[in-house]
Parts: sequence; C-alpha cells; structure tokens
Amino acid sequence: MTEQLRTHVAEQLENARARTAVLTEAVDDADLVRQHSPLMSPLVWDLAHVGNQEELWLVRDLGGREPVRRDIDELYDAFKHPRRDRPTLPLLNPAEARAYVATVRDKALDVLDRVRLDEGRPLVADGFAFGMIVQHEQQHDETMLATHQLRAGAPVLDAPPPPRARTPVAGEVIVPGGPFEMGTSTEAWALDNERPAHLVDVKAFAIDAAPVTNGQYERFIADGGYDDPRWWSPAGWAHRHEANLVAPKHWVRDGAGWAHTRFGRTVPIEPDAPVVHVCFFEAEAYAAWAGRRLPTEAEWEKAARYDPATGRSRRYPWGDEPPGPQHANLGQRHLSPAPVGAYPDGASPLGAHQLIGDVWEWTSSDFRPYPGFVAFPYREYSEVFFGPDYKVLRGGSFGTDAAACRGTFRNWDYPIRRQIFSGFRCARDLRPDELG
Ligand code: AVJ
Ligand code: FE
Repeated sequence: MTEQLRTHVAEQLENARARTAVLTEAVDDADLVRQHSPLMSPLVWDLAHVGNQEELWLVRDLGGREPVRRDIDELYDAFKHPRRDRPTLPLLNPAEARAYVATVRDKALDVLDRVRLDEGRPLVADGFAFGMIVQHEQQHDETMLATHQLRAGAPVLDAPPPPRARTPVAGEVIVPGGPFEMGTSTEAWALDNERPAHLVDVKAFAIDAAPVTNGQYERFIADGGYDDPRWWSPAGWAHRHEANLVAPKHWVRDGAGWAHTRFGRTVPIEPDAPVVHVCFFEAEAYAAWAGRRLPTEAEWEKAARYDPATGRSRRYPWGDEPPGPQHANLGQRHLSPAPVGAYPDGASPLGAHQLIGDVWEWTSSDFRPYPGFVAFPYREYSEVFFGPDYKVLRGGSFGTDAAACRGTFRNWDYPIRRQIFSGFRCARDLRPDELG
C-alpha cells in the first residue's frame, strides 16, 4: 500500500472515531444504554457493533489475527436481533464497549501498518476493506444522530448554523435525453451496489433545481393534502391513516402554524430550508398534489452527474474533487439542512443545487442490483435487501459524512421510514412542445 493511501486511511478511520466519540460522549451512561425509540438501537449497541465489524473485517479477515472477543459476535450481528430487542441483550456496558472499540482500533491500525498490497487480494486493493469500515462507522454515526433526534431531554449536541442562501434558486432544470453512465467501476471505495458502471438511456425530463422546502410543504398541508386520497397511493393512504400522519415527523403545532423539534430544542420552521423527516409515501403524495412525480433513481443520478459539455458522468455534481465545506452540507458540521441557495459552488452543470448533502432524497425506484452486480464482500451488505420492499434514497444529508456519500452512493429504506434525514425533490416528464 502506498504511504499516501495508508495516511489517508488512518485519517479517515480517525475522523469516523472522532464523530462516534462526540455522539457517544454527549450523553451519560444511563442514556447510552436506554432505548430512545423502538426504531433504534441503544447508542451503546451501535458503538460496540462498529467495533465488532471492524474486528471481523480488518483484524480477523484482512489481518488474519486472533479474535479479540469472538463471544460477542452474535450480540452485535444486526441480522440476529431486531433493533427493538437489543436493549434486553447482555450487551457490553459503556466502559466495556469503549475499551473494546479502542482495542480493536489499535489492532486495525497495526494491520494497516503491516498489510501488503501486492498480494492482490480484492479486499486489500485500494484499501477497500478499510474504506468499507470507515463508511460503516460513518453510517452508524448518522444512525446515532437520528437516535439523538428521537431522544427526549435537554439538548446535548451543538453546531454552528448552516450558511445562509447566497443565490436565488427556483424552478426546475431540463435534463436532456440519451444514454449516460450510471454507477461506477473505478471509484475505489464504492460499495458493491454502486457497481458496475453501465449505460442507461433516460428520456429528457425536468427536475427541481432544489429540494422541496418547508414552506412549499406547508402549503400542501394547508391545502388539506393529508386528507385527500387523490394524492396518495393505496399503500400510502393506508399508512397515512394507520400511523395518523398529519405533518413531517418532529413537526409540532405552533398556534396556527408549525414549529419543529431538533435535537432537544423547539425551533420555528425555516420556510426556505429543505423539508426533512418525511417518508416515501408523503413525498409521493406531495409530488402528486404538485402535479409532478418523484424522479427515478437513474434520473436523479443523471441530474447529479451528467456533464452535457463532455457527455461524461462526474463523481459529484460540481466535478471530481471530494466534497469541501463550500460544496455541500455534510458531515454533521451543521445540525440542520441549509436553506436553498446556500451552496452555489455545489451545483451541477445543468444548475441543480444541493443534490449532495442537506437531506436524503427519496426516488421512485425500488432497490435493485445493477446489471452485472456481484455481491462483495458479503451478501448481507446489499444483496439481501434487493427487491420491492425498499426504496432508494440519494445524495446524503447533513448527517452523512463525505466518506459515505458520492454521486453514485445508494441508500435504501422502507417507504414508511421518516426518522432518517429524508426529504425529496420533484420531477416531471416533458410536454411534447418542450421536447425540442
Ligand atoms: C445503507 C444505511 C441502509 O444502516 O441499514 C450499516 C448501512 N449496513 N450497517 C443501514 C449499514 C450495515 C445501512 N444503510
Ligand atoms: Fe452496521
């Protein structure tokens, strides 16, 4: 492994651990072992699970070392115990969990120091296994942030507010028809479900220049959108009643209007910021009410990556450089979505803004393998989730780290989920007179 790559891996591992530390040290031990919602694990489970995956992949598999704690593998296997049951397991206590992840990290860094690249194992190439573990920890850091959002009690997390709008952004952009390259075969740390690169022919379409805002979404509510079955799919309408949906999760009545709770504080709705904590069914209903639809996953990716000047697909909307603070609201730098227009430097060539960061964006697509998909390194990362049960979300949120977010990155969840940092933007087919 080149020294540069080793240094990069070590930094990325350290970034993830620093974020994990913030999220798990902000609360006391009682809070760490408590279940804040049946949808989520106790934070102390996430902590030790992150260490256990690092042990399995870096220490044992890649490093060939003796197990640190083989006896706890079963406790931290996400497939063995549903989240709601995790608080009743004989979990490591907070001190044990901290000691465990520190021991594993020492060993993983030792493996990093000694691993040889030239043995040609795919797990080692470009530091893939390390990248996978970095992304895994960062994904759990986002999950832990969602747990914090569900937690009752005084605020414990703090961050500077996101930047203000710097440019007006409204309306939609037209994305030309024709094939584009979707997915990747070259992105070193891309996960199996993002591979391989393949051509997809997408008809010309229009997509919003920005995610749907709180102000826009409030008009849907005020217009009786939650009480009109015309806008909802049958499954969505059934769920709307069963779960008694009346507004995005975490919105609370404030006189005639709405406020929302955020990490223990009640704050006014910001009309120009992307709406967050809506499920797929709410996104779909809003789009129908607006006379539009959700983009397909391929449309979203074309809007985000296609450069009409060269015909190439970029790594990110703004180009190939990794996300900087000027490009996108990522990495828990700010603890809310930024208003539309806050990231002109992150716009796509066609003028779509904030595709990366702020809120995950629901697409209309089921989570399916790309043609030529090969599960790597294990079926349980993506393959077992393929099918009609999960919808794809794209682009990352303010809670997602840059390491776990790119133009090709695919997230998925059940269409009823809204404890995640999920929003959306709308799209539509072009009218014949617009087809040129
Ligand atoms: C890709 C976010 C759907 O959290 O279930 C974490 C990531 N996989 N541990 C999830 C993941 C295993 C996954 N998502
Ligand atoms: Fe996990």
